[in-house]
Amino acid sequence: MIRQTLRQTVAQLTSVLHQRDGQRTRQLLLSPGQFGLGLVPERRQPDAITSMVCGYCSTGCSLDVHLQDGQAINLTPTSEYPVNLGMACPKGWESLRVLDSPDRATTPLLKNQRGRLEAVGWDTALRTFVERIKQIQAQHGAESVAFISTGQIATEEMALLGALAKFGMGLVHGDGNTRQCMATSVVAYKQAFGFDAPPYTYQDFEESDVLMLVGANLCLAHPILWERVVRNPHDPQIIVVDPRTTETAMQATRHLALKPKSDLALFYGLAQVLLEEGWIDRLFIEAHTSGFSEFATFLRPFTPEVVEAATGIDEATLRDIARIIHEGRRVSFWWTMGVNQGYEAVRTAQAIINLALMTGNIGRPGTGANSITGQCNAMGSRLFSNTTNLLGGYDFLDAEHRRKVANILGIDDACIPSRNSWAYHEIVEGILQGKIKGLWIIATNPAHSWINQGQLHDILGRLDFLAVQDMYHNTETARRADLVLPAAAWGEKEGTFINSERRIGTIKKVRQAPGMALADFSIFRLIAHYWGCAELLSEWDSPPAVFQILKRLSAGQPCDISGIEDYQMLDRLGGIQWPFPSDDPPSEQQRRLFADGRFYHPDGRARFLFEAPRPMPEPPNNKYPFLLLTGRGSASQWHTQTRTRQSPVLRKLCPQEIYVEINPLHARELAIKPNELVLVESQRGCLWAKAFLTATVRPGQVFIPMHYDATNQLTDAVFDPYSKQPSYKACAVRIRRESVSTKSTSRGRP
Ligand SMILES: Nc1nc2c(c(=O)[nH]1)N[C@H]1C(S)=C(S)[C@@H](COP(=O)(O)OP(=O)(O)OC[C@H]3O[C@@H](n4cnc5c(=O)[nH]c(N)nc54)[C@H](O)[C@@H]3O)O[C@H]1N2
Ligand SMILES: Nc1nc2c(c(=O)[nH]1)N[C@H]1C(S)=C(S)[C@@H](COP(=O)(O)OP(=O)(O)OC[C@H]3O[C@@H](n4cnc5c(=O)[nH]c(N)nc54)[C@H](O)[C@@H]3O)O[C@H]1N2
Ligand code: SF4
Ligand SMILES: [Mo]
Repeated sequence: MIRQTLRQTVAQLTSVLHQRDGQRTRQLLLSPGQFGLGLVPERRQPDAITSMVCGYCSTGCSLDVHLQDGQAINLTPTSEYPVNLGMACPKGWESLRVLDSPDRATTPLLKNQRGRLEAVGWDTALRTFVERIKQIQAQHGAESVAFISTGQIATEEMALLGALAKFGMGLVHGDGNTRQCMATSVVAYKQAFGFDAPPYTYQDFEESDVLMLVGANLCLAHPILWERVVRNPHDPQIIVVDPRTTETAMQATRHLALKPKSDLALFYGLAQVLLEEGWIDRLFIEAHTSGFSEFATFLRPFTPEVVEAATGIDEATLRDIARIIHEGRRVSFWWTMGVNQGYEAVRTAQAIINLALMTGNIGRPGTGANSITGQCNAMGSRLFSNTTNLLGGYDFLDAEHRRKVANILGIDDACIPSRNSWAYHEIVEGILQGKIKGLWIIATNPAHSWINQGQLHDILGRLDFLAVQDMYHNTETARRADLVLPAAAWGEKEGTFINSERRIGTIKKVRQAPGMALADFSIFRLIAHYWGCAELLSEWDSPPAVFQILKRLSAGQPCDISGIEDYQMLDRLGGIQWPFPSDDPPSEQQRRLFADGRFYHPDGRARFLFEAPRPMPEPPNNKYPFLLLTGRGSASQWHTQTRTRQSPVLRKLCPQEIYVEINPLHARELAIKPNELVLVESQRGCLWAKAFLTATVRPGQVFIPMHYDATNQLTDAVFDPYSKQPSYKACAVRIRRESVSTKSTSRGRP
């Protein structure tokens, strides 16, 4: 009853906001929780409460799940957890509701002779899976089957998947959706620090007196991290670097609306001013870094004039921002997808790292060169998925590392591939070239989220066998599968996640998975059994057992977690940030890296890395005069919306149909009216979208959220050369207004 009334309140409020906005629901920064949506109706009092980490974003909020007879009936944010301090965003509040849906995959589905997916039992599904993959491998070689995994299942599950696929099934190629997301930060950190190590703790949001947020829309993508910024008592300068006036830019003290993909020039220009003014930390540079003098020489051409031409940011602003950085005692630099998803992304991330290093803003409270992660367990996947590096941050190419890992696991080191996996886009190209014939996709939805989707659909159609393991049976990717394996979801299984600040927290089984759906962990175990490699993985028999294996793998590595006893210890201490070696006292709740100025390279020094900016691969031109930016559209939509569209509350908080943000100036030129359907075309595809006229996008640019399946019809398959991460945020499009009386928003081709 209470819930009902409060829901209505939110709905009314939303509709008020909706009307005021004219077209689109403005971002609801208050969470439903602030309207009491999480209150427990009187008749359903819990008999127990257990806490677990949220299953959406990398913030890693803790949620108290209210139980009755061991089953979840409700949840509220955990008040004493060091991450969220009693807060949660709308997605977190609605976490349980999205689990009940007719879209849930409840039984394995196998494509029949008529090309239809039909329900089969697990035995048939597993036999088919093993037979088909073995057949392909027998015909085309062990490497002709690949897997694409995820940052959204438990670390124990990803580790088991990686071990099963690479040590048991003989696959070499396996990558994850983290390639779409975090690969740039991984490579930037590895090259600069010697290990993939985001150095910060969330407390730094509250301790800085200057925060620079680059290509990061915290208000919407990490709302609880934004709440941490709001709690900062130092009246901080908040500098947002983003071509759009995002929800976060609106709250900033300074907004640098630079030209898209001109970040490199901006940061080199800032570095040059800092250098020229002597606003650098010479002692730190000399003691703890290498390559600075080469960097200083490289910077010379980045005069304010050059920077202004490249970025649109004038000299006075540039000098002002440099001064703010200089005057700040605790300056932190944060970045997300506006940096990572670019054609020169790694160097851009490193240009940010360089600013932190040259000003000595690292290793102290409120400082750091800080990449914010995306998915709930992207950080787990970065260390333990056995895709881009060998389990525990080791290197497939290093024979010593392979021996060490084999020893720890008690397996023959010949089982471990001595080659690196192809990156995601190389796997996709491998399919096109007929080298990859079988693909197993786990907890990701590439038929919606991968770049240049028209091409991908064509490529997926060339596979001999596509297996998709998902909690829903009807995702864009599952609909294309030969075999769908029904997975239990967050809340229906146990394990651990690692959040953006390296904090490990637990997830728990608080309800039964529907029908025959099984935890990914159990599916992997069954596959090992049917494959005939269960013996090799005999110790990997439960998530807690795998956690013990991960501890052994991590010992002595920068990501050492050998001091964590078990899941209970994680719960008791409010999660634990790595490193946590066995000799550490379990006292600190906030751990940041590099307090001693020692980095992970053998010489202990961080490196200055830089490279001349390159032109944009597909700039706007006469035929396609607009630059398309894509990204998150609201706090209540998660990626491809398989989960969030199941919640009536979340659906109310965001537009249901695809829209394109256009500057009113162009709307006048093109005579486009608010809400009118317009055709957006790139060289690769086109879509119909509602026109949302707003000055938050600059003239010459347009923005479309990634949550609608047509968006990636337009994007251009361009990648950063080092991280091989897709450049989702810049391609040329044109916009046409047509008489569209009969059209609905839909995809299409020009
Ligand atoms: N509600 C919600 N939250 C999420 C997610 C979600 O789907 N929904 N996804 C999660 C995941 S996996 C991720 S990776 C994060 C992503 O979190 P964010 O990276 O914050 O989100 P995006 O909107 O993809 O991109 C951020 C900003 O980059 C800007 N940008 C584009 N081009 C450039 C450029 O050249 N330079 C600069 N400086 N900025 C640019 C865009 O205008 C955009 O505002 O969010 C996580 N949180
Ligand atoms: N144009 C454009 N495209 C983008 C981006 C962008 O900014 N612009 N951002 C990119 C980024 S950063 C990311 S991270 C990707 C995200 O892209 P995806 O990973 O494709 O998106 P999701 O919708 O999160 O897909 C997760 C899938 O896993 C399923 N699932 C959830 N939980 C479980 C589970 O426990 N087990 C199993 N087996 N399945 C589960 C869900 O139902 C869903 O189908 O999109 C990328 N695509
Ligand atoms: S901010 Fe992220 S982790 Fe926190 S409740 Fe929202 S989706 Fe979950
Ligand atoms: Mo992401």
